[in-house]
Amino acid sequence: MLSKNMEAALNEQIKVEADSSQVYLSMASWAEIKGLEGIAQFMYKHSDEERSHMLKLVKYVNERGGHAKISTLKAPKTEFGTFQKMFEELYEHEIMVSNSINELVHVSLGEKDYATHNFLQWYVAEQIEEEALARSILDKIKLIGNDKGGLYLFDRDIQQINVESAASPNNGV
Ligand code: OFO
Repeated sequence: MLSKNMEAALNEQIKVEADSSQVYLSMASWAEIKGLEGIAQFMYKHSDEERSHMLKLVKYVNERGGHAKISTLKAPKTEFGTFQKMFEELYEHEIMVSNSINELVHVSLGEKDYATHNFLQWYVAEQIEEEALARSILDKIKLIGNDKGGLYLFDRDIQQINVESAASPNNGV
């Protein structure tokens, strides 16, 4: 059975994951109207993954005798300026999510809730991958700068990242 404190903290994370899904959906839509299909598909997929992170938490909270509460969502921004700025935001967003997962791990230890501590290890590992992927994408974008040809090739390459991550469950975004 979850303590009230643990349940409240997990419910906060449900909101963080749902908001993340919205942020990436908005990035997908923006990339799509700018004609960058590869980046758009990458962001749509990322948005779906955040929703699955949210659902995993909902099921866990309910399974452990708590009540997963579904709340309102923040409206994400709809304009991102440049692709570099958009990927910088993605990277910073993932760092914020990692901090929030770390905080949850901290609460689970304080509550001596080792089942939740164990459950959260999946998120800890996922955040390492997500931060690393976001950083490597950002490094590539910085190299490309304002070069249109480079961006075209990058848009094609990022589709490859989608294909590879779809093929390997441990390589997800
Ligand atoms: Fe990208 O973060 Fe979920 O956990």
